[in-house]
Amino acid sequence: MALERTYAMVKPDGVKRGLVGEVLRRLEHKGFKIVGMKLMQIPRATAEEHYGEHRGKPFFEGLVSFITSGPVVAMVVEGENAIAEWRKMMGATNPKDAAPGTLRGDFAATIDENIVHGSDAPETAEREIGIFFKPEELL
Ligand code: YYY
Ligand code: MG
Repeated sequence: MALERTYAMVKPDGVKRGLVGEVLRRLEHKGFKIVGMKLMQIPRATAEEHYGEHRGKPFFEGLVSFITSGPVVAMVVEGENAIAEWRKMMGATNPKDAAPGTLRGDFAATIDENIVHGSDAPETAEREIGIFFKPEELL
């Protein structure tokens, strides 16, 4: 077991649909600690950096437009195996494959609007946390 930090985000569709409380409820009930949190509208350049690994893919433009289309809730979440555990709680990227009981399985219908984001590896978590938070913003 390892105490980890991960970058978690409620995407614009989740905020618009009033699912911020539901996401926070699940994270808190699981025992994770919120060590950073802010409501923000992501600038285009930041979105392109965050999703840099997907640059050039057919869905990249749509993804950047979507993630900058409205406010998101950006969070840093801390806990045992937080990176993999949060990915489990989110469910598969395509909600059609996401199991019931996961956020995407319970609340999302299509891959382009799948409610939440979570880092996929320790290096990714460190990179993404650094994009969205200054060290002094983590409490
Ligand atoms: O990490 P995760 O969000 O589960 O999936 P990624 O493969 O990193 O893709 C990021 C994001 O891009 C995904 O949440 C939805 C969107 N996307 C898409 O719209 N269409 C695809 N075929 C693949 C991904
Ligand atoms: Mg990803």
